[in-house]
Amino acid sequence: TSDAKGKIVISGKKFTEQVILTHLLAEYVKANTDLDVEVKDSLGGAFMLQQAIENGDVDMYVEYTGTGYLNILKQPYDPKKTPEQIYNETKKLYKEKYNIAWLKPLGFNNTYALAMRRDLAEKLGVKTYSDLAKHSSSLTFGSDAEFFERSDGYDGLVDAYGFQFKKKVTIDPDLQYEAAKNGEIDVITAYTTDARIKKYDLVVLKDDKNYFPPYHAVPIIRQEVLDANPGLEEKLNKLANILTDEKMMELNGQVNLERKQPREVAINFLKSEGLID
Ligand code: PBE
Repeated sequence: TSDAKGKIVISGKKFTEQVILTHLLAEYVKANTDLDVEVKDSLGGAFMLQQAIENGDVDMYVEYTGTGYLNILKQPYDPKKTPEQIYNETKKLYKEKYNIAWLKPLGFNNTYALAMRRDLAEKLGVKTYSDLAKHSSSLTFGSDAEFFERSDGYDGLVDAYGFQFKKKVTIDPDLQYEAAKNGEIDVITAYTTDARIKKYDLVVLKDDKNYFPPYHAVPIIRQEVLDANPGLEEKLNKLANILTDEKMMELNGQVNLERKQPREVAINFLKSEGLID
C-alpha cells in the first residue's frame, strides 16, 4: 500500500573499513529517515556489490572512485586527471549506464600502496616502486584475491614497473599486515587507511609512475530509491566530508587494534559528529 514504510538495503565489501561504513550509513539512515533499514554487511568484493546493486538486491553501499572508474566502467586511467575529474566522470557514467547515483564524497582517499617491513626496505635501500623492481626477484608478493583480477591490479602493476616477484600469495586483506610484520610475505598491497601500517612499522613505498588512481570513498545509491524518497539525497549528502584519511585510519584502528565492534565504532563516531542522538 502507498502508506507502507519504504525499505532500504545497505551493504558493503568484506574488509574492516567497509563494515564500519556499512553500519555508519545504516545507523545514519535509521536515525534520520522513516525507512526500514536492512543491513547486508561483508557481502564480497567490488564486482559482487556491483551485481547486487544493479539487480536491486542492494540499494546503497560505499564505492571508491578509482574502483568504479577502472573496474566497473572499464575506463582507462590518465594520471593527468584530477581526483575531481575522475569523480565527475564516474558519477556521470554510472547515472547513464546503471541509473546509480554517486553522492558527495565522504572525504577520504583509501588507495593501495605497496608496503614492506622497515628493516627489509632499509636493508635493500628501497623507497619507490622503481627501486623495488630491482629487488623483486628475491621477494614474495601478497595481495587479496580481487587484486589479481582487477584492471587496476596485479597484471597492470607488473607491466608498469617490470616486477618479477619470486612468489605470489593470495591472502585475506585483513591478514596481510600481520603476514608482512612476521616476515611471511615481503611486499603487500596495503590499504592506506589501515592503522596496522603504522602499528607494525611498515614502510609505504612511493608509486613513482602514478600507477594507482585516486580512490575517494563515496556512498552510491540506486536512483529509483532517491526518486521514491524525496529529501533522502539531501539528508545523505550531510555525510559529505565527515571523514579524513587520518580519521578513517583511526576508526579502522579501533576495530583492528582495539578490537571494538564495527557497528559500535560507527555509532560513536556519528554521535561525536552530532549526526545521530
Ligand atoms: N581500495 C583499496 C580497494 C580496496 C583497498 C579501496 C581501492 C577497493 O575496495 O576498491
